[in-house]
Amino acid sequence: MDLRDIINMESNGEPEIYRLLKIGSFSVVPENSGFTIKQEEEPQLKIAMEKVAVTASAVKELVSPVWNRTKSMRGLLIYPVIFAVSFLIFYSTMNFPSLIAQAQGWFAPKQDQQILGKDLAAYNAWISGYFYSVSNKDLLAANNDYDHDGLTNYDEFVMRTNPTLADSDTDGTTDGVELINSTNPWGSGGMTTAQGKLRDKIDLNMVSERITFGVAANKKGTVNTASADSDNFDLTKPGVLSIPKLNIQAPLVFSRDPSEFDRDLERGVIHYPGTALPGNTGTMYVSGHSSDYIWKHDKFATIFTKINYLAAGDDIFITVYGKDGKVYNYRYRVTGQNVYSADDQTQFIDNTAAKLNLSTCWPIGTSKNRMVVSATLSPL
Ligand SMILES: [Ca+2]
Ligand SMILES: [Ca+2]
Repeated sequence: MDLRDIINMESNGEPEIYRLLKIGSFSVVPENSGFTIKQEEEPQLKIAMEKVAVTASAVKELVSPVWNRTKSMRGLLIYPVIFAVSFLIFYSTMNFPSLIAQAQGWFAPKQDQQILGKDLAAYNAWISGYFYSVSNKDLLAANNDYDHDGLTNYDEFVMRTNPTLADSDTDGTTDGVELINSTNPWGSGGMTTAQGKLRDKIDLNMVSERITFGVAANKKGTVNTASADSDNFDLTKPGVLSIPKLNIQAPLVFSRDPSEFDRDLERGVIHYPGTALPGNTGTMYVSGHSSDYIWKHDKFATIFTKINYLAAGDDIFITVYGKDGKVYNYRYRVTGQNVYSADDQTQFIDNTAAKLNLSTCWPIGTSKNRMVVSATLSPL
């Protein structure tokens, strides 16, 4: 076998010489040998390498935006976090009173819970809208009449009137008087049907009491020339009011605040805080129920129903217990009677003498006006 035979031999369809002369990519055949060596594996590898390169770059192209996006997403994530934290800080600082009101709702006094019941949360949210930053929670109490219009904060909540403004619609008539007179507290004219239904939930007798108290309170400083005796009165103990002609004998409770009127009126008749004390110069103002809600069953719900039967010359006796252990007795004689509206100041105006005005809502079963029986101090 000579070289020519070897060259012409075929292996797998290829000349054998190709196989013999190839070791990897290295060729032993001199470039000028005249043999043409078929290059096979190198191009394949090159192609394969190119493919890998292409694939890698494709993968890189494919992956890198996702990766970059992930990186930038992580960067973006900080903004909602910053927002949430800022919002919390803002909410807790700027809306602090509301938070306090809500918290107070959880620890609300029993009285508020009793008054408000299921309205507690709604009431706290509502009142905190008016009292933006108040540290004295008594102002927010359901039975407080902050603006002295005769309506408690809760009454105002029911009617949605302004608890910080006595006259919500600034028409010259206070909210309490508007309710008693059935006029619209939020505008002109009469009360709407819806307002009327809301008003039915409110104790108008008490509204009337508080209005009268507000008027009495305006007279403060012009009444009360204190006697030596009245310094010894123990006003924490109820005294006694007796009207022999009407067969009335009732505890005389020295009310300390309009918010306590309701409770005090269940115990007897009430002396208005700030008005003259028994025996003193000025007008002493004593109020009792002429009627009350039928479900209340107060012992004293109708105590003053018949005071209009008193006539000039009839006796009224007052007993007060002293801190010094003494009992102080006073006698007043009826001079006459008159009907006033709850906010009429003239029922308190006489400070020239030691006077007693007995008052009750009038006509019976309404709170529109006051029947006032006047008496003056007389020797025993
Ligand atoms: Ca009020
Ligand atoms: Ca008004």
